[in-house]
Amino acid sequence: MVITELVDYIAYELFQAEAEGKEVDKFTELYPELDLGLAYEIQKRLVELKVEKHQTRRSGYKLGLTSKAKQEMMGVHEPTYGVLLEDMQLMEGQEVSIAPFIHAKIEPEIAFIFNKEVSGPSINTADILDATAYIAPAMEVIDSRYRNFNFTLADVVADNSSSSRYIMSEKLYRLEDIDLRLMGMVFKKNSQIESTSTGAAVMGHPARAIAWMANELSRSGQSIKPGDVVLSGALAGAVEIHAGDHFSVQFDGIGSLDISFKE
Ligand code: 0L1
Ligand code: MG
Repeated sequence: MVITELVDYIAYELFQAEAEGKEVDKFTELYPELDLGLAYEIQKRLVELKVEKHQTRRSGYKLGLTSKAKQEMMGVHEPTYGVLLEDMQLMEGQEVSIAPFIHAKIEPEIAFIFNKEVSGPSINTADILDATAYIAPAMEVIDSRYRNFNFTLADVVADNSSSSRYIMSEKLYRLEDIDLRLMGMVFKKNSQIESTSTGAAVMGHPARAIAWMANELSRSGQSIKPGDVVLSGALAGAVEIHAGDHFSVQFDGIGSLDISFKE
């Protein structure tokens, strides 16, 4: 198969897997030529398909695999990014049906909302903080289209870094005087503590993870735009979602956020 056909084929298979709620096997076994460069091309094609078929548009980006624990688990040394779309956003107070998901999990995150363009390739943590209008407590629902969440780095990048849905607090907070590295977090499932962490779990500083992404985006002529939401990466491990579950995340200084799931 020529490369452009392979990009279109894998993007379409991943689009259909999500639309039909069915798992697929990872593609790197059948197509060893699927490297990281090609994977981001497939991700771009997949996002184009979603924009066209769902009549939606880009709302921002997400970082994936930002914690050392997850990177070690996969034997990789770098994070990934994916694209957020408007129809992925869940609203506070909404009870969310798990019916469309394959085997979804949820993880606590910090959302950044930008009011300036951020264009690599030499962006650092300070540039990200300078361009950030607000931060907010957030949670990401991830849902791999691969059987048993079994994939390589290239597979997961092609699958838009397992993105599915996201929710962020409607109350937004200014960054002034908040040290994100030391900001404490408590993540609960059904009122029981599931994990605790601080912002430093995300590559030392969540804004450092976003700086990495801004520099990577510039390789394909992309940038963070004013108004974009960026999920900076999970502060703790993802937890399986079942009907009837309630999750909450509480942060020191920026409040909390809740979400419930039903059949
Ligand atoms: O947002 C994330 O960290 C998920 C990235 C992909 C890895 C996974 O699906 O666990
Ligand atoms: Mg995430």
